[in-house]
Amino acid sequence: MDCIFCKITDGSIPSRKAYEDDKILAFYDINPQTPVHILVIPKAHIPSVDFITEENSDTVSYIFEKIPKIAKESGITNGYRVISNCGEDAAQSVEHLHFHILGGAKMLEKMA
Ligand code: DGP
Repeated sequence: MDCIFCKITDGSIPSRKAYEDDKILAFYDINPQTPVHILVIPKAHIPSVDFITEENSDTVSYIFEKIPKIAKESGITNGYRVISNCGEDAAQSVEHLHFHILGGAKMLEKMA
């Protein structure tokens, strides 16, 4: 499959990993928006939030179980944002479900 994040999952595109197990992978964003910017993805290909179903939502809840641990272990101590861009208006650029963990800086503006 021609998916950048599937290639990161199978190791054919290198990444700086923050966490990995048999179901999920967390790696540092190539274009960080905050001092700590990590992407958490399911290893199985799910295109976006629009494609979360009863059959695959256990992986999504598993990701959310792991996010606080990943944030803490990456040095975030004072809060963070979790964002998933879905679809064109949200400027989703990679069609493999991912959750941005953004932290390490005071974010004053709240997005609408
Ligand atoms: P989004 O706009 O929500 O679809 O975010 C996609 C993110 O993926 C964007 O912040 C940049 C990141 N990204 C794209 N290609 C690569 C890559 O090859 N390696 C890494 N580490 N991050 C990537």
